[in-house]
Amino acid sequence: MTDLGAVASALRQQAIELPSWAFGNSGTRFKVFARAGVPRTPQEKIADAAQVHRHTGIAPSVALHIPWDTVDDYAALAAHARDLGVRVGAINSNVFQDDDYMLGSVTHPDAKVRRKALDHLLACVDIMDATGSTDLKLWFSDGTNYPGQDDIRARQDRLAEALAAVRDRLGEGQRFLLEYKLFEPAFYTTDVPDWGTAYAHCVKLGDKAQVVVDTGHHAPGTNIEFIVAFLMREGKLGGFDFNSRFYADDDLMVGAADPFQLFRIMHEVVRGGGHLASSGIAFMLDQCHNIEPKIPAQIRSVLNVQEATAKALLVDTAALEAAQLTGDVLGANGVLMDAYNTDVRPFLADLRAEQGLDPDPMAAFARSGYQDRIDAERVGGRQAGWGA
Ligand code: PSV
Ligand code: MN
Ligand code: MN
Repeated sequence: MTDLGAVASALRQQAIELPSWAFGNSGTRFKVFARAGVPRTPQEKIADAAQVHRHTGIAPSVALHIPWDTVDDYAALAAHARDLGVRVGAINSNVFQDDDYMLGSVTHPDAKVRRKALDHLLACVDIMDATGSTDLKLWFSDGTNYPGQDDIRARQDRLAEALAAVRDRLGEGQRFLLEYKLFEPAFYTTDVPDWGTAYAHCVKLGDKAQVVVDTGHHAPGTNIEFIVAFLMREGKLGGFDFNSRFYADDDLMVGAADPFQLFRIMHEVVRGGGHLASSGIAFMLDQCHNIEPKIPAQIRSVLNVQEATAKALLVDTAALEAAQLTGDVLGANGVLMDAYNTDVRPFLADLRAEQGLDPDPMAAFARSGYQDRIDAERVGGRQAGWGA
């Protein structure tokens, strides 16, 4: 039997980080659809994120993307976040939107370009110092499009050198999260294409280097929960970029395309104790809302993660272990499916009510009038960053 009090207490501690870029206009390479009320400044993005926390109670931090969220005074930005009841989370570096990076950033064949990219990463650590952020998220678009274009091994050497320099710059309590991605924008080789490459670099660099799993960055059919279980067992899972996908890096709302996959991932997280704050695993969203309203989409995404977590916490672990140890294949599978098929929404609604929140965060936001207010007040909202 599962202890529902323990489930509730674990859920009360849950924290999901929102991406600042989810609140801006975004789109595909074909069209960016502009929406009324989108933020014009990083301060307004944080204000929108604070609304998600206000109604869900479990989204207390906002990730920034530099230079999309450039401001003069980062300490003041962090204070602004605190005033709104949230805090600045991971700092996401961006070494993929400058002409100099056409052939790569930290793996570029030209040392001058590599230096420029590294300087940006180090500047992001300065921002962490100013905001109190503990996590630097590194994603490199680096790779090649054609066989022979560059030396695959030399590029790994350059990558290792840059990562070591970043690691050396990090202060006490700071770490970097290295994100891998199968392909895009490079189509032949990608310098950090998979968890194994990210893991190998991070193992060499020690405790300040961890892997981040973006759920949209794998080949179709990849067993992501296996990767999660493996990295957690090795103490190398730093966090998630949650989103869902049907084809490639679709950046759709987490839990929308495959809620069962999200449950399986959260089952491995819970199995390894990753849901406890002490695990240090960062649960971040990395999504773009191209056709849906952004604040409600973030609320929906947070609720999807919460529901999957609740189901994972409901797994009867004693019954599961007993079935596994006696080779009861159908029984073991049945235990997992019972948890997955439980409708946890009434339980979560009660939990919110106990915490003084509206049981229905989507409806509460719709009623709040916030969207009407920002639609009227904000003119000239910015793109999320892509194509900016
Ligand atoms: C790359 O596709 C990525 O997932 C990285 O996390 C970037 O920083 C992010 O997208 C921006 O949306
Ligand atoms: Mn990502
Ligand atoms: Mn991505």
